[in-house]
Amino acid sequence: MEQLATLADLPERYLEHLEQSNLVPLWPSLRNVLPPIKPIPHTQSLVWKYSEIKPLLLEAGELTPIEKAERRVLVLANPGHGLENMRATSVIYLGMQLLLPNEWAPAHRHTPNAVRLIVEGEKAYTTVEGVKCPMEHGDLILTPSGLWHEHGHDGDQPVIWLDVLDLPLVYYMEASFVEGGESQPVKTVENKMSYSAGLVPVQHHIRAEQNYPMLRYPWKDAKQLLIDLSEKQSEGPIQVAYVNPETGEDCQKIIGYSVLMVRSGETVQLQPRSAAMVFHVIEGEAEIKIDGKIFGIDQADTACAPCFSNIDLINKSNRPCFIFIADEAPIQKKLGLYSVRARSE
Ligand code: GTQ
Repeated sequence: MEQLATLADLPERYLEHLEQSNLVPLWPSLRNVLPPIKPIPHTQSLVWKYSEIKPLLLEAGELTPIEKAERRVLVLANPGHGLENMRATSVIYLGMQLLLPNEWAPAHRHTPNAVRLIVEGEKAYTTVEGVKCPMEHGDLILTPSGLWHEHGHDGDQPVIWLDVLDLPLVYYMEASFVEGGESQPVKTVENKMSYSAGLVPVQHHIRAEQNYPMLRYPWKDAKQLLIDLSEKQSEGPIQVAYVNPETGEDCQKIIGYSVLMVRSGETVQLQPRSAAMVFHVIEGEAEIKIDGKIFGIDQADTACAPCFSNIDLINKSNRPCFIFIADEAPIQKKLGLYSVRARSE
């Protein structure tokens, strides 16, 4: 491709006139906004070690009372986007949230979608539109756009979870805002619907849009399914997606969620794809190799990888490793931007 002229090739006087008229020449920036062959991501590959996060989060628990924080969260920020912008990728926000015994994070609702993946601790709960969802290690709890949610804690040890939100995208779209409120009355109906019979209510199935029939995905069920699949399927990656059981579609509209099981001794190679990805270890340990860079990931560690990277997940340990994955595929598919390529090594 032709090397294009730069700003330095234009006279000062001309550039000043452009600026006064709120005009910008395209050609000095054309190759930045339309780079050849593939995007130039701001997202850097990196790992956040839980062993570094946890003591700092517990210290936040001493430094800042919950009433002064509303949500006591340390954000996992990617330096490639500027730490102050609080992004893991251009679409994905990650935060580690701490709730101490008897604390309460009051009800609010906002336009970004959120999920919680429980990292440690017992007897906390998130109430979503009145439905009380217990938080146990590895559970996924949805708080979709516009639904009231609050967090409470009846246990006697700290509870920590990973928040995943589509905040960077929604904020960029100037669509991000919150409403606060009182505590929600808890509905007597708990989120107990099983769906394991393979049956869904017909009415919901027909007009399912906007409906979030399942708010809590218990880890014990997901893990059992992965183990059952791994016994049936001797080769190839074992991965399950969190879906809306009434439609079979992704459980949220912007970010996709799944869990990958990497067997003892196994290496899973992922195809480069247009969507950036986040990895969080629910159980076990592994290595993640992103475009040749190797990081060790232990339980509760979190990694992120930019678009179109070559990713290997390598389990050298003697037990399976279960890795929670968040990716940008649902929004990219809706916009017609999603693609998968052959490995480039
Ligand atoms: O728990 O509702 O990490 O509103 C960021 C924004 C958590 C929450 C975050 C939020 C929440």
